[in-house]
Amino acid sequence: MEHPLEKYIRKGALPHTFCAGCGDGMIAQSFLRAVDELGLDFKKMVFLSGIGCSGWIPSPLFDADTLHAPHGRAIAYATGIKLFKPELKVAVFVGDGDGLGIGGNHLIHAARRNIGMVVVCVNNMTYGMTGGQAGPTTPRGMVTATTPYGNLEGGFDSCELVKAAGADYVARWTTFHIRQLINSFKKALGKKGFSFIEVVSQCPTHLMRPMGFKRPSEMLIWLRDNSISIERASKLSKEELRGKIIIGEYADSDKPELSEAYAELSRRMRGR
Ligand SMILES: Cc1ncc(C[n+]2csc(CCOP(=O)(O)OP(=O)(O)O)c2C)c(N)n1
Ligand code: SF4
Repeated sequence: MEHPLEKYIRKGALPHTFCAGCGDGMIAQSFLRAVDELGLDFKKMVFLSGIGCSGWIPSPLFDADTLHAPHGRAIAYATGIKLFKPELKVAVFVGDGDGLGIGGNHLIHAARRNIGMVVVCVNNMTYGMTGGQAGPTTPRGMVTATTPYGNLEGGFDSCELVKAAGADYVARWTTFHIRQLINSFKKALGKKGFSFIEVVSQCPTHLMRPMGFKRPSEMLIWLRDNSISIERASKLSKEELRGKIIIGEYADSDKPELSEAYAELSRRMRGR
């Protein structure tokens, strides 16, 4: 019997390329479940991704229009698509390196413009595809391929960053919080403006041993035990929150959306 989400998977795209225990498959499945529960027309959606393991989530996996953009540039391509065809639902999958490192400027300006797209940032705390180097979200002290004595830098709080830049909807979950993640995807897909969902995820291939774990499931338990809701976090001090992953909704508003305003202006100018 066909799996209920199989209709969204491109023929020949399986088996997928993710390592055993990787969070990318869980995120792909959660996103498709959200699409399915909303009853969205997959053929009226466009998916973009940059270069990185997380880039393989929509492309080649999703049986819809997909574009695999150069590393860091997926949001720039998505902006062009949304301005040209505002009726399409646009979703972008980026890694933390892709979305916050090389592509960080595209992210903050897309949020500032409040252009209608959903950006899913897979934060596995490392550059997975290239061998597990430290990146913009690697926590202070974490051992990676490029920080063998522990990361000396602090990581971005991407949700605070994107919220401050002006996005309509911002949330953070982990691969342990699957139901909350699906609901958040559903909410983001229903928004007109810019939505950003960070998913803190596991990269067993590069971080399981440095983190002192033997199985990917132990990384999920670590995500569970280190997460704290944004409501509880608001009552704790900075010291109590050190090393915690603060999960929940950071922003939820309905500001003017760029592609709609652009289309309206274009209609007015043509009518002259
Ligand atoms: C312009 C450019 N610079 C560097 C690279 C090499 N590169 C490919 S993937 C990647 C990092 C991927 O890390 P991330 O975006 O966090 O995604 P992940 O693989 O962890 O999902 C890098 C640096 C590239 N492909 N293009
Ligand atoms: S290297 Fe890490 S992020 Fe990439 S597929 Fe393997 S487990 Fe996933």
